[in-house]
Amino acid sequence: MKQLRTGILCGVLLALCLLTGCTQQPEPAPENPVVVGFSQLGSESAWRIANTQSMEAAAQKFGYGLMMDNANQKQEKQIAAIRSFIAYRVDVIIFSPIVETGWTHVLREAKNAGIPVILTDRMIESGDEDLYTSYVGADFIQEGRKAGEYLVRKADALGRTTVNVVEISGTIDSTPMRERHQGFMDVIRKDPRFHVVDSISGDFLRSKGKECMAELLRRHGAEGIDVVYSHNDAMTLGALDVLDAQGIRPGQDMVIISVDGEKAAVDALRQGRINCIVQCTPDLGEATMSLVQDLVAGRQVPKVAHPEESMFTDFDDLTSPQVEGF
Ligand code: GZL
Repeated sequence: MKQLRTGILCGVLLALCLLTGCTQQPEPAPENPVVVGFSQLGSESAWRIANTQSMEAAAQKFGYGLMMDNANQKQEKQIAAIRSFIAYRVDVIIFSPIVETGWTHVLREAKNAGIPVILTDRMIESGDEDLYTSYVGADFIQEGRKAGEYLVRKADALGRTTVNVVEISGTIDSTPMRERHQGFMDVIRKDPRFHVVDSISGDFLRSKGKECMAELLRRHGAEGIDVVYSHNDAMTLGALDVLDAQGIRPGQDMVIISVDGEKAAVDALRQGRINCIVQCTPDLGEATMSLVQDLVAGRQVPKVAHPEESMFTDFDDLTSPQVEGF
């Protein structure tokens, strides 16, 4: 069965290469190569692009056949991709669920087919724990807490007694959106100085980050906003474009808190236009493929694996080489 699948896979890859004109011819597959199916949710941000590169590089390093599908932000395309991986009988399915709900049926099909599923980057709703083997990705609650703790420190340093916060949140119903909000609120709700006066989803997109910032300024005026808490750098950079256009100095007239740590945002941090970046590493490839290696070898794997992550703020020595973006 595996020889047939390998033959089909090589044929498909060869056909794809001929159709797409790619120059790299598939190497003759070694005996029974491990094949992983990876459903990536899209290419909405620099984080996502770096994450895809990390997964591809790690698959190559581990010598695994990688069938990757980019769902372009559509859950139904992820579900279709997972069904195709089941049909090809890949060894392991890896996917980054764009939202937390709507996966039970297709994951049950994978379970019934005896194919283990690894979640990378984002989680699915609780209650379906038996439908995936392991999760590799950030602790988003902790990321939100770090953002809140920075804001408390910043308000202390500025001697502010009242702080109005607006939030530009990520994709609704996604784990990073839900938990970056929750962690942030867990910290600031204890402190009467802080008021979250508004929150709009920018879907992790730069273009929507611009729209959100413009709408928040329309609703509250610059004088009604002391802090912008944005769930990713792409939306933050969009918001900065709007603030610049309206003569508002980001990082000075308004405190700007962002998440991810892409290079353009770290550059803005060094320029004093962003005050805090909570790091969210896109480099999940090695940890994910190492889990695949353990799985196919029949070894136990942890249910949850979080990467080490840091934070860069305007309290730090920003000339340090430690402060770098991806
Ligand atoms: C976080 C990841 C988020 C990033 C965004 O792990 O899911 O999605 O923070 C990306 O940049 O769009």
